[in-house]
Amino acid sequence: MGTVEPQVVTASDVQEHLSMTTDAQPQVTDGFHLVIDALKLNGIDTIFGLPGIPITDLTRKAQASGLRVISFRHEQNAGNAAAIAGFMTQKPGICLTVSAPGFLNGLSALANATTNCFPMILMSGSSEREIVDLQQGDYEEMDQLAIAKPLAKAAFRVLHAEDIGVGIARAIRAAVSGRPGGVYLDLPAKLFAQTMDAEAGRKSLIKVIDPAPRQSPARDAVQRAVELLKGAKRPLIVLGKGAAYAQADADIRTLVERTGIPYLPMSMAKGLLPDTHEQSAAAARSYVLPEADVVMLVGARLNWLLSHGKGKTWGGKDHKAWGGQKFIQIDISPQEADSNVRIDAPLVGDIGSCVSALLAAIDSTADSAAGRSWAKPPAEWTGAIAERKNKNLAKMAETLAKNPVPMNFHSALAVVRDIIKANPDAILVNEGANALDFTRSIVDMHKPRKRLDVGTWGIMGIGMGFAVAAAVVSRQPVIAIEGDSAFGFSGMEVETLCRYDLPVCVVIFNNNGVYGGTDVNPTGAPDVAPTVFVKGARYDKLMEAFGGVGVHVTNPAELRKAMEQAIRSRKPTLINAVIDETAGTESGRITRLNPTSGKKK
Ligand code: ADP
Ligand code: TPW
Repeated sequence: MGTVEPQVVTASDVQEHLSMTTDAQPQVTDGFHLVIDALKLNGIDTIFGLPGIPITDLTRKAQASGLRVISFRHEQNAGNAAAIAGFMTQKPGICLTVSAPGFLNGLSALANATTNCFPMILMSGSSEREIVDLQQGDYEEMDQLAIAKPLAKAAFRVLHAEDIGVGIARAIRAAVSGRPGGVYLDLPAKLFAQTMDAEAGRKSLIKVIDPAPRQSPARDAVQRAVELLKGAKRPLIVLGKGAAYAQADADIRTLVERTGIPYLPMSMAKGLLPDTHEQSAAAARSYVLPEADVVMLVGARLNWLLSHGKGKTWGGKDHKAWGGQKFIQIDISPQEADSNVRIDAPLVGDIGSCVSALLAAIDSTADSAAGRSWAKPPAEWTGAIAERKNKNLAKMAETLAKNPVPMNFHSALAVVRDIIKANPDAILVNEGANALDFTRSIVDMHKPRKRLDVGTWGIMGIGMGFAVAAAVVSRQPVIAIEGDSAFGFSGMEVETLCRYDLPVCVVIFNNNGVYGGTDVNPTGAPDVAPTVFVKGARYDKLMEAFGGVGVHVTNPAELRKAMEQAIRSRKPTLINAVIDETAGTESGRITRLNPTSGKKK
C-alpha cells in the first residue's frame, strides 16, 4: 500500500467526500474550502469576479458548493457590481480577482465603494510574499496590500489557513459596521492549497454576530436637534443615499410627514418617499436651499453635490460665504460634522435609531403641549415652495410634451418616466452627463433604492456592473439609461447580460460623443475632436452579437414600444436611441466646474 493522501473535506461537500474517505484517513480541509465555508457561514450567496491564476479553482469550487458566481469581462465591472449589491442588501458585496492587473482593475471600484460608503470586499489572489518582499519578479508581482490601503476602509492579508475565518470576519465587520466602505482582503496563492484538520478548520470559522450594531444617538443630542427644528420658520430635510442605505424607510416617511417639513432627495435617495409626494421640494431646489433657515441632513454629506453647504447656492454672497442656515446632521460617522460648515446639532448614530429617537422626542413635545400636535412649518414657507414647484413642473410638462425631430433628451425621457411609473419596482441605473442630469430631474422614482447612479464621484463606468448586480440581487427588471460615452466604459458586459439572461434593458442616448458630437478639430487635420465618436454608431448590433435583442429607435413612439417589449419579455435588450447631437451642454449641469467655464474658448 502506498502513502495515504489526506482527503480534503468541508461541511459543504461532506457527501462527495464520504464516499472517498475511510475511517483510517484523517479528514482535512484546505484554503479554498475555508474561504467558501466562511463566506457561506456569513450569509454570502453571490461572488462577482473574473477567474485566473490563482483563483480559478476558487470560482469553480464556490460554484460547486452552491454559491452563485457571476463572471465578468473586466474586474472593474465585477467590483462595481459587488459594491452596489452591498448598497442594496447591507451585506458586503464580494468581488474576486486575480493578482496585480486584475487587482488593479478592481481597485477603482473598491475606491469608489469607499467614497460612496458602499460595503464591499475586494478579495484578490496575490503572488508569493517572499518573492514580492524581495522584489524578485514573481508572476504578476505586486505589493497589493500596501496599494489598497489608502483606498479602502480597511485592508487585511491572510497567510495561514487557520486565519481565514478571522480574516473574512474582520473584512465583513469592517465593510458594514459604522460608515460602510470598501475592504481589501489579500489572499496569497499558497494559502489556497494549505490544508488543516477539517474539524479544526470548521471551528476556526467565525459567524459574525451583529455585524452592523445599531448606534443610538445621545438623548441630549436628540433634544438639541428637536429644539432647532421647533424654532425653525423655514425648515428643510435633505435625504441622502445614507438614508436609502439604512432601510429605515417607514420611519423616515413618518418623520417627514409628521413634521410636515419639505424635503429634498439627493440622487440615490429619490423614491425613499415617492418623488410625487407633495412635500418634495425637488422641483424648487434653487429656491429652498438659499431660503431655508434650518436644514436637517439625513445621511447626506455637505460635499460638492450640496455646494459644501455655503456660497451662492445657499444664499451666501460669494462662493465661500455662509448663507446663514443652521444645520442638523444625522450621520453614523462622528467626523462628518463640521466638514464644510458648522453643524449646530450633530446627531451621531445609525439613521434608523436616530430617526426613531427624533420621532419619539417630537411626539413627546407634541404631548406636552397639552394635546397639541407638532406645529407644522408656516404656510408661508410651504406655500411659497408649492408655488415655485408647480410653476417649474408646469414648465417641464410643456417641454416634455414637445416632439422635436431629431429626438432630444426631454422627449426620450418623457417615455422613460412613463415606463418607470408603470413599473415602479424596476431599477433604474443611470450614467452620462446630460443623460444623467436630465434623467435625474425628469424621471420620478416611486420606491426606495430603485435609482443607482454615478454617486459621489460622478464616475463613468458603473453602468453594466450595477445593472448586472441589480438584476441578480433583486430579480426585478432593470433599465439602464446610458450616455453613449458612459456606456463605453463597461459596454462589453452586454455579453454578461446575455450569458446570465438578465432582464436588463439598456437604453443608449446616442448623440455621437462625450456630451455631444458637434466639436470640430480646429486644425483641420483628419483626427476628429477629442469628444467626438463614430457618427451613427449602431450599439444595438453589439447586443445582437451575443443573442440579446437590439433595437434602433429615432423617436419617442419607437422608444416606448421597444422599452415596453423589453420589460414584457425580460430579455436582455439594448436600445440605440438616436438623440440630437446638439442637445445638452458640456458636462451636463456641472459645466461651471470646468476650469475654463465662463471664459471664451
Ligand atoms: P449623498 O451623495 O446622497 O448626498 P453621501 O454619500 O454624501 O450621500 O452621504 C451618505 C452619508 O450617510 C455618509 O456620510 C455616511 O456616513 C452616512 N451613512 C451611511 N449609512 C448610514 C447609516 N446606516 N446610518 C447613518 N448614517 C449613514
Ligand atoms: C471614469 C468624465 C463625465 S461625463 C462623461 C465623461 C467622459 C461622458 C459624457 O458623455 P455621455 O453623456 O455619456 O455620452 P451625454 O448624455 O452628456 O452625451 N472618466 C471617468 N469618469 C468621468 N466622470 C469622466 C471620465 C466624464
